[in-house]
Amino acid sequence: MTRQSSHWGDFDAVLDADGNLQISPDPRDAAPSPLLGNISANLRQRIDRPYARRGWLQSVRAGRAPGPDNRRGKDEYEALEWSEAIELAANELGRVIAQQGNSAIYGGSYGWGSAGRFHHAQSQIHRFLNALGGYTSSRQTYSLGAARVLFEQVLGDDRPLSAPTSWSALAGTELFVCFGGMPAKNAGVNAGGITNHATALHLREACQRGARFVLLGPQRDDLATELAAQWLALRPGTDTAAMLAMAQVLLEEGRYDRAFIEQYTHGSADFFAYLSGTVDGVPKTPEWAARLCGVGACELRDLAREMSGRKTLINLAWSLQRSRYGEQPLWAGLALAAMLGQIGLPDGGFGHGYGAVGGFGTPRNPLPLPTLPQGRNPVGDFIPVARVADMLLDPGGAYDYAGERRRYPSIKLVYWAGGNPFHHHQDLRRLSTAFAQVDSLIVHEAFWTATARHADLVLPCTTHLERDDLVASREDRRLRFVEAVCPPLGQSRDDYGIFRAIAARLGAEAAFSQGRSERQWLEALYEQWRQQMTPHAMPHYPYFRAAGECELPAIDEHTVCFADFRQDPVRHALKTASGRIELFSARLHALGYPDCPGHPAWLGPGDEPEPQAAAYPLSLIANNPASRLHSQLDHGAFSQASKIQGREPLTLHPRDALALGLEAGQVVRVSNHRGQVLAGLRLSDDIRPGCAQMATGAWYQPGPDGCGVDCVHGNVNVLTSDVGTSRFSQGCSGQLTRVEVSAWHGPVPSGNAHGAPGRKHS
Ligand code: PGD
Repeated sequence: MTRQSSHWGDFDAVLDADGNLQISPDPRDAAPSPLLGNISANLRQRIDRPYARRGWLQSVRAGRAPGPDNRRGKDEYEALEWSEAIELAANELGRVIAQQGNSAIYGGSYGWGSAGRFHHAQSQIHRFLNALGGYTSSRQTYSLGAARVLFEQVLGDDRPLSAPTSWSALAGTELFVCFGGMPAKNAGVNAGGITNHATALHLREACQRGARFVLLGPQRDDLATELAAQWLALRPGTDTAAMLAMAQVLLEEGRYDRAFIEQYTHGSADFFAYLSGTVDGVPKTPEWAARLCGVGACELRDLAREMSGRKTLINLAWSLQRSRYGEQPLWAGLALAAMLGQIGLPDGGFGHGYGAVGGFGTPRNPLPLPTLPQGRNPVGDFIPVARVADMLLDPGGAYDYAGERRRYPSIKLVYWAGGNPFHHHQDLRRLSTAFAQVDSLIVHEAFWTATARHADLVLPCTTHLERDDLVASREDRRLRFVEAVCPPLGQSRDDYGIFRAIAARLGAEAAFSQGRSERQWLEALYEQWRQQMTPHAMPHYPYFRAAGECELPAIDEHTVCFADFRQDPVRHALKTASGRIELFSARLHALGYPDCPGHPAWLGPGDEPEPQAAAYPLSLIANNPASRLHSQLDHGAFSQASKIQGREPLTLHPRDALALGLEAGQVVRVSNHRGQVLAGLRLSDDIRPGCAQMATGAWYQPGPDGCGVDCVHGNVNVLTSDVGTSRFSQGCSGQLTRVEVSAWHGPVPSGNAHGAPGRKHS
């Protein structure tokens, strides 16, 4: 039996004589994640050996430089020996660097990969490309693109994300006001690993001691039923209007904390003028908001009054900022919390992400963790991560980011390891066109994801089950040594081994590997870390390895976000222009962006602009799935059990289904001006009428020629919009769009979403 780890929990694993993987969760985990039910799929449907796309291979074997090619995603693949695959990768990297320079390589390579400190695909690829002289990189994440950029501007840093008030300091909260809920599915995972799933227990304890929960959002099941929350079923993307209206009630009724606003915030006069309508003639009353949000004005007014009299935590789900104008709900929620005056105190204030990932609310370990150094990237070019298709489609084009005017570099080679852009990016037709522009796409993958199926060179990598590693996330209290359950499957190699071999062909082996094997790296990373930890006495490597884990030094488990600022706003002034929380930003105002003005504002629902908004009757929520992590292990048993007729489920309210003449369990077509996907229909009265919900992560599988369906398996990102949250943050806005849903009358195409693409038989 060996101890293993994943983003969704630790487990013991045994591979029996028949090759079946037996899994048992770590008994110390209070509530193990059901996603462990997908783990054994790591051993199935693997890429067995290196492959090259036929059209690309023909060019390079004939000695021609490859170029843009719209056969990516449709072409056949040819098996390669590793020696040739390494040579081809090295030659192409060498050619692009020599002819175009290192900035012509895009190595942003976004993605969650798998848990592990050394076999961390992003660290590996960045270290490798830095050893070759650098690459065009990416900034921010698909998770929090708008949040971090906005927080830097109006709070001076991202402390609501990096140092939130701990659960232990919320033990006296009386009222949890949850915009977008705190869904158990999201709290089940944590980037880098999680030893204990405690979020549901914290919420249950709060409920048992009498705290009240209010959920504002279109889906009732975004909060556990046992919390007996009051559900205000907002229209998707209208949270800002509800927040502004509650702020207006506090202002009009004199219920806001004037002393807090005066001492700790900047720009309240501009914000209050907007609330009361002196700027635009529209007072942001509950009646005004009710028409936009579809909830009662009385409920909003009552909630505002209740919040002003109780210890209240306002929590915003991360999904709120993952749509057009995603900065606004964040800023409006922060302003509302500031008016309540509880920021910097225990039991209340502002939160952005309780329930978004499992570790949120557990204080981060401030001490270092063993970390693979990534080296230095001398190339200054970068993009905000979600603008990858814009960059590939518009080399040299101008764009704005964080208040600066920049230009997209011209990319010839894209290298990806540890992510799946055909899962995480929006408007997949457009992404396909974007990937057709480059000369070469090199991908390390264990599975035939759509990203691998678009690659020119597919290099098969191991999964975490085939590797030893060191594991701990920032919120963990133990560093673990995990052991491979089995040797590498097929001809797969660790990312490290692949990069090392290519680096050797390019004369960069010493810079990349420092001559160390994987085992030597694990020991070196651990020992370097152990020395950094002095005076804490951590065990020497052989003892740590034999024990399988070591406890990390104890830290203060009781933290209150902004406590220092509240205690002394001069000494602990924020790093904003004013030193305070900015309710008005002179810089944003001066930038003059209509989609991110100088104070929190209602700019629209953020799903689709007219005329599309009017053309498609249903508001679609494209959120993170409950049955897998993102797109990982979609072929696993737990994920497969959620499918309907082999498609990703689409949820509608029974009333909408009745009006459309649809029944639960049937295959439906979900479409808008970007494309069409098939889905299996599920009905629930936990969703607001007029809305549809479809999770991300079903693997992209284009329909047979002529059937007109972009994805027969139900990849919702065919339908979502590839536009930045605003000119300021340029975050991912994939959460909301609009669609129509109709019965699918054609034959239901059989699926090969998880299998190998066509191969050339020589
Ligand atoms: P994953 O499915 O986790 O998705 O996007 P992300 O690309 O991270 O992809 C990880 C890939 O890495 C998998 O294919 C897996 O096989 C591979 N992999 C795992 N381990 C290794 C390894 O060791 N080496 C290599 N080479 N590969 C490995 C997630 C992204 O999607 C995120 S974080 C968010 S929050 C966004 N959410 C939404 C959303 O809410 N709505 C929409 N519409 N779209 C979204 N996209 C974003």
